[in-house]
Amino acid sequence: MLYTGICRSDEHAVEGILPEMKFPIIIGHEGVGIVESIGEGVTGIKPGDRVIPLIAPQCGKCTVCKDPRGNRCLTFILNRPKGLMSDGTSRFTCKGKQIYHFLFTSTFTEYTVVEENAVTKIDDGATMDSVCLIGCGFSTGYGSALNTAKVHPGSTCVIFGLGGIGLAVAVGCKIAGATRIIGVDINADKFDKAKAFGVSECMNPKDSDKPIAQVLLELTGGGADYVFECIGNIETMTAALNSVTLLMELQFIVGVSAVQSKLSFDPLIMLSGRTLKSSYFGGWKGKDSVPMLVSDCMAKKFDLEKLVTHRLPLEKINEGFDLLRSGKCIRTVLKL
Ligand code: CND
Ligand code: ZN
Ligand code: ZN
Repeated sequence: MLYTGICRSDEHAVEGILPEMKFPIIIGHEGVGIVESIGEGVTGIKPGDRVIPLIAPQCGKCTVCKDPRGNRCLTFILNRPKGLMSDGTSRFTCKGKQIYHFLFTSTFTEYTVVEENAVTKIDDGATMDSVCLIGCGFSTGYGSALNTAKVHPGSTCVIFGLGGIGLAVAVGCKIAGATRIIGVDINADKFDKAKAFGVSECMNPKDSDKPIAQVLLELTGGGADYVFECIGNIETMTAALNSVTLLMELQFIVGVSAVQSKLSFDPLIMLSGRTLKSSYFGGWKGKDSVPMLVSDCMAKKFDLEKLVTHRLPLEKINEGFDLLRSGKCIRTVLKL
């Protein structure tokens, strides 16, 4: 591994709120590296290739892989022991004790082991210390706007949560031609950065006595066209659902909430024709899309560098987590 970003999902893993996780585990899932060696029968990559491990692996053969709509390859998620390779083994040990894998990737380490279908070769010329963000945060947010929501020109978008994922949503909304992008965050320190990403107005729910959904309905004259929840909080998911226009529109859940939490709402609000959708890795199929996203980055269609606020060596990983918890960073990139 060369570099890895720290994503809020890694913090969720540390908190133990993700489903079916087993410890001890090597977390981290937003990385880039160089192939050191390959196993028997591997033909798609070779030693020396620059690669991004995939949280959305692609077997190419299952019904989801063959359908242009989905990106959660069944081979990797069905009938498979959590945290292990497909043969049921782990490739990590520490002092003789088995260590589990995370999200098919495990990037907080100098060396990882991934399956051929959970890694993809990228252009050698990419800037390694920021392209790692294509492994999760950037692609997740950007794809949520472009693939899942299919934001249309002239629309009004609301983004709850102005972290790495939320700002990548803003990049997607802007490219799709949204004219109004409203950012919502309880940390006002995020607002300047958000404006640099095309967010036109920022709001702090703490600044108003009214519920945020009501504030947004008033501000948008009846609701936004698209609302993205990029926090992982049940309350903001419900608020987001109540902030979309009654016409026909959509709300997207990008944030990861704690296992066993339940989202509840009055089904009557769906009678307006509202749609509730979710997005995993921005809807991108890993092997097909990641090399293309890297090329788009090299062609300066978007700037990953702007999302990186801090850089640290692996030994200072806990400082990176402190920066995330205290809301002081957008993305910290670790050098491995
Ligand atoms: P990050 O912590 O960088 O950003 C979250 C932002 O939300 C911060 O700016 C907070 O200040 C803000 N916030 C927190 N609580 C509230 C609140 N109640 N009201 C308003 N704002 C609030 O996190 P991130 O951008 O790395 O990740 C965001 C979520 O996306 C998180 O749940 C993560 O697990 C999830 C995610 C999803 C996917 C996917 O494929 N769907 C992939 N990776 C991460
Ligand atoms: Zn598949
Ligand atoms: Zn992530």
